[in-house]
Amino acid sequence: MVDTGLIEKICSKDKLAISRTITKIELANSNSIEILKELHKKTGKSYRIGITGPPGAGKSSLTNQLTKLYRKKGFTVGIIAVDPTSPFTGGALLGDRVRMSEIGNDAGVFIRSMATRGSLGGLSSKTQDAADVLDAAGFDFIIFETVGVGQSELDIVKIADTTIVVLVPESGDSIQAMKAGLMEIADIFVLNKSDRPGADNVMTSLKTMIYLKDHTTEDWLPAIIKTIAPENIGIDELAGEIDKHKNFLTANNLFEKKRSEHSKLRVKEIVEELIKDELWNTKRLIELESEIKKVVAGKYSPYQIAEDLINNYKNSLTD
Ligand SMILES: Nc1nc2c(ncn2[C@@H]2O[C@H](COP(=O)(O)OP(=O)(O)OP(=O)(O)O)[C@@H](O)[C@H]2O)c(=O)[nH]1
Ligand SMILES: [Mg+2]
Repeated sequence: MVDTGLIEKICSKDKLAISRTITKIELANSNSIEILKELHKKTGKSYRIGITGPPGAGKSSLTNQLTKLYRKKGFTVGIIAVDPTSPFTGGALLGDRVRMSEIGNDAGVFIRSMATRGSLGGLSSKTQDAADVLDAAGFDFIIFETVGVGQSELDIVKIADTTIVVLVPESGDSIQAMKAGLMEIADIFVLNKSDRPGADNVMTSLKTMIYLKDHTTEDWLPAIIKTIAPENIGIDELAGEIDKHKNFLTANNLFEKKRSEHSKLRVKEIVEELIKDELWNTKRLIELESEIKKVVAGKYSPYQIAEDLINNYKNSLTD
């Protein structure tokens, strides 16, 4: 049974209730699934923005400024920092390098960090659950901040409606190398720290790359926005571009399509997680333990044992 009082509190943006629910999700508390089912009925209104890029590129600074701008326009904002590299202490805001306290104390802003690194299902599953809580709570925008290292940044596209890739003038040398990864996922590029030398060169290489990429006149071509986050330069343009992308998705029926794709991936992930949990019960783990010696000794192939385990699982379903 789900506590209706809790649902009501979440929907009235009670920060403690939201925070506790996200903790339940992180701990995979059995009750969290029931809460999520209940909350899902109230979701679908938030616009989800992903901000990714190399460590220290200014993602938190941009999130901070963008949030202030949205607040000024009367919108509410939920922020999820996924695997932050900056040090965190309980309740601390997006790293002490950035003064987020102004927005953190605002009733219309909720900030939360989540550690998903190394967890099964990676970034998307639990982050999406947390985003659903914020969506049900009625935040107009949800911003995900993820550090772009390796493959993990690419997962952001599975959860965001608009993906922003933040680069800095020093990224110039690595732009060619990033081609396959970040290039593909960016709806908008932000060239932050454009007060530093080299910004124009990076701008030129990015532009060239965007236009050289196969595209038709109907495709969305990522814009490049120059920003200096601490000075609030370029933030209006960035918000304008996010809006433009949002309108582009809606006008071309891509918004629904994107959300369906995301939901499909999500259901698949959940199914895989649930099956994994059921499959690897204590009994089968013990069986694996006892059979594994035969594999090491060369008597059994790993495939053989895998098949045995799966047959055992299938039989258990019809029991
Ligand atoms: N010169 C200059 N410094 C900036 C700019 N934007 C951010 N910084 C500084 O760069 C540092 C890192 O900024 P953050 O916003 O914490 O960067 P981040 O990408 O969130 O960092 P991680 O979360 O640790 O990956 C801070 O000291 C900022 O003050 C900029 O436009 N110009
Ligand atoms: Mg940060």
